[in-house]
Amino acid sequence: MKKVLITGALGQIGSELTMRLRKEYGENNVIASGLSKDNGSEEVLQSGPFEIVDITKEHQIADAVKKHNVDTIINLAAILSAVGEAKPGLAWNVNMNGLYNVLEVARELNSAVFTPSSIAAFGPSTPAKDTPQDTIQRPTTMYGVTKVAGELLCDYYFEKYGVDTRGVRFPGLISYKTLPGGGTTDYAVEIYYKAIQEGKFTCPLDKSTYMDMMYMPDALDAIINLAEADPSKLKHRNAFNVTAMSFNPEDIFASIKKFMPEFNMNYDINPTLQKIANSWPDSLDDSAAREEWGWNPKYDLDSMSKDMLEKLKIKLSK
Ligand code: NAD
Ligand code: AKB
Repeated sequence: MKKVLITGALGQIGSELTMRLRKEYGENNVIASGLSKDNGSEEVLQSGPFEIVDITKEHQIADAVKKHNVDTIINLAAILSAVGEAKPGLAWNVNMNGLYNVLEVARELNSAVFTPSSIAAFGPSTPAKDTPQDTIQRPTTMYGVTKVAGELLCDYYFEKYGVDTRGVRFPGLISYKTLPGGGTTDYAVEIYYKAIQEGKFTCPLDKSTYMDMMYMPDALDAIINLAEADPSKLKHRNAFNVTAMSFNPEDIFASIKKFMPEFNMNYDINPTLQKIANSWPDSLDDSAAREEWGWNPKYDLDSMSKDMLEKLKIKLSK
């Protein structure tokens, strides 16, 4: 990666990945892009180039790639699971037609493409525990349908056209800089905000709901390490299971309580979110990522809670 275009760069991952890549690769070598600048992170908008790119408009992607001599597109523009269930047509258009446009531009202009998939690419018939790298994928959400189809489309562009496509199946990501964009795992971010702001949290998922999760610094490492990995060692390319921890609401509540003993939690189950969460794995087997490109996350639940609470307290006191 020498010149990178990030689509959806003002979202939860993009706002942090842009700053991390600008630090490592140079400010002008990382072009952030999004639908508009509105409500975007000031540090992203001020620290380097920004272009308006709607990925459903192929010419906007191509113009940005040509203008900046981009060699790698990191495609983070997407509609996530909860919003995708409310607006399935939008999720299809952005996640499928948008990805197709990104891949076409990459094919025509010789760039590499990194696109995250998700634990949502699995479904109720997938083995829920130690979910294997290669297994049944019959998701029951529009988001999941677009994610599994996106994995296949990226494989297709590698096999047929030689486009250097790569990606991971991210679990729920937890971070303090930018709020998540409307997913099922968002509760595991909101709980930290509520712990600090109100001392109590109403959890929308049942206490027995296990899902894989990861702290943002590990997610950024995953993107960079796979994007820079020796291609001759990669057998899977576009859909590596990666995880750092698996917990349920009671586990994250107990972890926060270690640092904030007065914290309280009750439950008010959201049936739509619960149905989505029930269809996803409890815990992933990420041994392929460990073997093929050295995946090795640093944060567990308690070290993440400690850092989240410290950083979020500073942010919310400003
Ligand atoms: P996000 O919702 O925070 O950000 C997505 C960004 O895409 C937003 O800024 C949105 O405005 C933008 N966008 C929407 N439509 C667009 C379009 N047509 N053109 C350009 N931009 C558009 O999402 P995120 O959490 O940063 O996720 C990035 C990627 O990682 C997605 O592919 C997502 O599926 C995947 N992922 C995220 C998580 C997570 O927990 N955050 C977990 C698994 C996978
Ligand atoms: C969501 O909940 O939709 C995302 C994801 C796991 O893909 N956080």
